[in-house]
Amino acid sequence: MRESGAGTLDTHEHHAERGFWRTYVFSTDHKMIGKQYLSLGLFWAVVGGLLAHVMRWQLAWPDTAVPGWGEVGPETYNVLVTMHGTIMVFFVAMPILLGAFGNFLIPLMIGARDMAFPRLNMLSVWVFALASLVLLVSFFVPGGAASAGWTGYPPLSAKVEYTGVNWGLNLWILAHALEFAAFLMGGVNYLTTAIALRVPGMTFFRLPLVIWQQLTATTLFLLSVGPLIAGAVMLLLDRIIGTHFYAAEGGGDPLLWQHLFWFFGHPEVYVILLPAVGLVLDVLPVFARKPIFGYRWIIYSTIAAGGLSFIVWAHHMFVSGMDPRLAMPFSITTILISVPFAYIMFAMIATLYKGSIRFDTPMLWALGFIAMFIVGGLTGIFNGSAPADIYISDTYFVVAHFHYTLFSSVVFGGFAGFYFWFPKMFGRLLSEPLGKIHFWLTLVFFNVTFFPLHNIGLAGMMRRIANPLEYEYLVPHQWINVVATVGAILLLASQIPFVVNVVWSLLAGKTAPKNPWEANTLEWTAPSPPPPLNWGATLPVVYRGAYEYSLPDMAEDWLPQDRALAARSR
Ligand SMILES: [Cu+2]
Repeated sequence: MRESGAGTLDTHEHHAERGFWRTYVFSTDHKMIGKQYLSLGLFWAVVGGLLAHVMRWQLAWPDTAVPGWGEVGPETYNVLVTMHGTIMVFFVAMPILLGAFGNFLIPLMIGARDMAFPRLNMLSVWVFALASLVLLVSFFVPGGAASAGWTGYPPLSAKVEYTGVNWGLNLWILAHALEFAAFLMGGVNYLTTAIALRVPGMTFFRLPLVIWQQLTATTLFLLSVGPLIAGAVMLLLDRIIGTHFYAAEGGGDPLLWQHLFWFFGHPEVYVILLPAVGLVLDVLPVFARKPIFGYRWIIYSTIAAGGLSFIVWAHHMFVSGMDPRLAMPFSITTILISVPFAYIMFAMIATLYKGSIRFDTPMLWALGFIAMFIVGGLTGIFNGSAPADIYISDTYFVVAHFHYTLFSSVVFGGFAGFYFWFPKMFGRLLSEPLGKIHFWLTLVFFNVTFFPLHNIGLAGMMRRIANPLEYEYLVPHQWINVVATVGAILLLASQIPFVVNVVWSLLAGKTAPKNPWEANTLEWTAPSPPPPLNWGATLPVVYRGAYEYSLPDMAEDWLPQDRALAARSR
């Protein structure tokens, strides 16, 4: 006999007696924990986004004070770069794509009543909240927030003489340690739940692809974060008790940090990217009205990309002064890793081929992801090949590449998932016209903001400079900075329809039916929103995979699982 996640089945007594605190704050329900991760992630998205806008204003009009902020000197600019990068990767992308979608979807899509370890799950989100608090406090300590770059390279990050006794930097390291602990707890839960709590009939090769992507991402995180934690402890020791792990004058090696950071850093990119790819992979077949193309090979490609991600890290270090003979093998593995991703992109496009496509809002975001991610993927090939990278390294070309991959994942992939699963999460429908306006404005102004950064990068603008006008050769290109900044301001304004849509829907939106999109995966057999323990005493039975259906089936018989929602009371 298998034990369900939450163990007990007296579901009715359970939620009737839960008060405010047990329901919204100290909840062990995976759906509420997902929503808590979502709320914290959205809070940080606002903070990280505003920091980016201060930077962009400074870059476009360096001689005027930034409205609402004031003068930005080089020191402040370094704080902005560091905190924007850190916040967006670790406090926005991870909590939303892994924390929110992973928690909400894994039990519902595999037919479990909750996570395997619900209390550990609650601890995970609370440790993340503590990490958030530490990071927030770090803005207000003497010396200000961390300013050593989001990659925290020594010697700048290691030497107290350069930064003063910078408590902001110490707290920055502490906040990350806590954030890693939170996601380690979450990761153990995700893997255990998916291995042990799948409902009868839900074999591994029947799992929806978003689950495969979540599990691969989690595995990458679990395997790569250890060396970084060790590296961060050594960094703290250098800062606090004066060891010399990284300081060259004491016999240390500043490059050691770069190796440890990027051994984690490249898999970390996939920790963000893969869940987004998963969201898109599950949205596409529903709105193309046909099964996903090449299901198993998508899984094999994902695992291959995950494995390769551990042997590409030094492509971030071609100009670092490492042994130049290392450049060739790392160029080769980097170009190689584009093969599995190219397969996944082709499978996405092949899924659309001859489909009866419905252009609902989630589908628009999914298509937007494909188009924008391909731009980021292609520029990645330039960066990954050493001869080209030596020319463009540390320029805005890299910044443009990075934002085409990660902005497309977090924003386009994230919104595809958000608009798709919102009715299941909150039991309300969103407005389609507002969703479409939100998509088109975001698509246009995303490109106005980030595409020109390729050009100014090729013109020689390096990242982390606070005032481009101090460089004579950049003055004729300054108009590009102005275009990008105007784009960024309009990109921010483009999010207004989204806020209006969510608030309007939560207050007065139409009640969502069980399966508003006529989708075929298990979560759509549960009520919208699902009650605690999801299906209660009866669990659905699965007799075929999420994508094993043919077109006529889809017209008449949307939810084969529904019929088989037999009384399998346990
Ligand atoms: Cu990389």
